[in-house]
Amino acid sequence: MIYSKLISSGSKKAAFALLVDPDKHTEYSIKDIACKAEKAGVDILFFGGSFVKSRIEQLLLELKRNTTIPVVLFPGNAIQFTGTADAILLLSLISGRNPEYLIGNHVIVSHALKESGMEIIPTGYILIESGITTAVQYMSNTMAIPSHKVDLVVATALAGQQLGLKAIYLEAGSGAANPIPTEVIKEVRKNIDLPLIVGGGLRSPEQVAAAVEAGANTIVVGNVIEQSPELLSQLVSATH
Ligand code: 1GP
Repeated sequence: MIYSKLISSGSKKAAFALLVDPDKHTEYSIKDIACKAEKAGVDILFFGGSFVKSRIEQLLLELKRNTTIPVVLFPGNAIQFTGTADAILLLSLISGRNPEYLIGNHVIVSHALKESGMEIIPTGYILIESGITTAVQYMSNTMAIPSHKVDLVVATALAGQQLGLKAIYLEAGSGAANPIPTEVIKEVRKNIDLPLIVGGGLRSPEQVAAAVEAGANTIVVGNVIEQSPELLSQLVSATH
């Protein structure tokens, strides 16, 4: 089960997920990133984004052909669904109050998802304000929770657990100016038992190590690797 990979085992402190944004890749470059991810010891590949214009199917097949790392769909909406990934983060945007991202897209995709037989990881997706308006805020038409309102973040995560969701994702948004504050991660960790995924705006081994120390089980990094692929091994090591 890929779900179990969200909580790292053995000597690894946390799992490292590399976010692969299909719009940033060609069929050639996606092979290269697969190879780099293998070499660096990446645990999981997240595939998707809040806005994607590429032909996902072809790129996903190419990615899977070139790696044994599990590929998990991280879809911004129902249009991005494809049955060929290993699992899906079935995101419920519980920080927002837009029904399309709480249940609407899920209804649209439900039969295709069932037929695919893919592993489903129901995930409470919590957007936290991070210094700039991110694509996910704009596309989902929801407000992020202010980062200093720690009690609201904790209550939202707790409600997600009580609703039966299986993981919580604290998201600052891709390319966020500031990552999730460590105090927020610590407080959520204290209050929930679910795997805690943390991402958005993480750029340095120090930031990654601090998020792990605060209680993140899975670290997600995307943007900085597109700009500086040589950082990948250091970020993976800081996570592990
Ligand atoms: C975005 O959390 C991920 O959904 C990763 O964010 O691209 O800023 O690393 P970055």
